[in-house]
Amino acid sequence: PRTSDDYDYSNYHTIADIYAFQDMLVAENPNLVSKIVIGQSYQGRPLNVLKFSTGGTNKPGIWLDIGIHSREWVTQACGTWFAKKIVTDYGSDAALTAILDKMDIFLEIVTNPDGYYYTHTSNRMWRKTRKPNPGSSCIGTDPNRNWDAGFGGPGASDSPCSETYRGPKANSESEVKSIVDFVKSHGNLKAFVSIHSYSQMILYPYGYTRTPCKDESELHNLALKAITDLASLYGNSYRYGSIINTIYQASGGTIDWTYNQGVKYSYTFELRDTGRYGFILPANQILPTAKETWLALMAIMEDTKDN
Ligand code: ING
Ligand code: ZN
Repeated sequence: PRTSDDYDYSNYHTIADIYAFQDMLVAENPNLVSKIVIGQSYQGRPLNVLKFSTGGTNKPGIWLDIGIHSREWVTQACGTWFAKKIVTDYGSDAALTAILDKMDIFLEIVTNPDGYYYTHTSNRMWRKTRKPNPGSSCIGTDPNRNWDAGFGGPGASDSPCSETYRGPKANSESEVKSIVDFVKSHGNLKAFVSIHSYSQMILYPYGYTRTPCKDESELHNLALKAITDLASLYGNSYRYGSIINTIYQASGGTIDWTYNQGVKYSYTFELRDTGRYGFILPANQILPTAKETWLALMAIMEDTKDN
C-alpha cells in the first residue's frame, strides 16, 4: 500500500508491513501523529510508539500496548486498525475528539517485535522474547511475568524453558524496561491498557495477590460498562474481574506494576475468541474484533477523561 487508506486491515501482516504502516500514518497526519522510539528489542528492532496528540505539554496520557505476546496475532492487527480509527475519528466523532483534546494517546502496536518476526518465520506459536538464557538451550522470557510487581512469586516460572519464564530479574527484557522508563519519565499516565488474546475478558489488578486493589469497585463497574458496550455490536460476551479471580494467579504482570505506579485505570484485555481457534483466529474475524474492542476502549478512555 502507498497510503494508510490502501492498507489491508482485514489480513495479518509482517513486522515490515506494520513498521511501514506506522510511517505512512505519521507522514499523512503530521499534526496529529508522531512516532516515538522508546528503545530497541534484544535483536535491535525499534520499539515504536505512535503518539496521538493535539498539542500542549505533558497532557494526561492514555497508554495502549499490544502484542507483548507475539503469537496473539489478532491484537497487532487490531492495533493498526485502532491507529487508523483515531485519525479518522478525530474532528468528526465528538467523543474521540473530546478525549484527544484533553489527553494524549500512546499506542505501541508491536511490543515484542523479535517474537513477532519469529512467529512469521519459524514458529507461529512463539510467545516470549527472543533473548537467549545463559546456561540453557531454551530462548526467551515471558514479558508478562518480567515486571516488578510480585516478581518471582506464584504464577510465574523460574525455568528458562517455561512459557511463563519470569527472566533472571525484573525488567531484564528491554521490551519491558523501555516501557517502564517511558511510564516513569512521562509521569502523567491516567490509563494503561495492555492487549492480549485470547479468552474474551477485561481484567484489572491484581494478578500476584488476592488482596483487592483499592479502586476495585470503580474498576469493576467500568469493566462492566466496557463489556456491555462491546457486546452491543455483535452480542459477543466477555467476562471481567481481577486477574487472579478471573483467569489465574500471575506474578510480574504488566498492569499490576502500572497500577502500583499510580495509573488507576490499568486493564488487560483478552480479545477473541474463547478457544475454538485460539491464537490462530481466522483473518475474517479481525475487523469485527477490532470494532467491538474499540467500543470497550472508548468506554475506558471516556471515563478516564471524566475522572
Ligand atoms: N494471558 C495472560 C498471561 O500472560 C494475564 C493472562 C493477564 C496474566 C494479565 C497476567 C496479567 O498469561 C495471555 N493470553 O497471555
Ligand atoms: Zn498474552
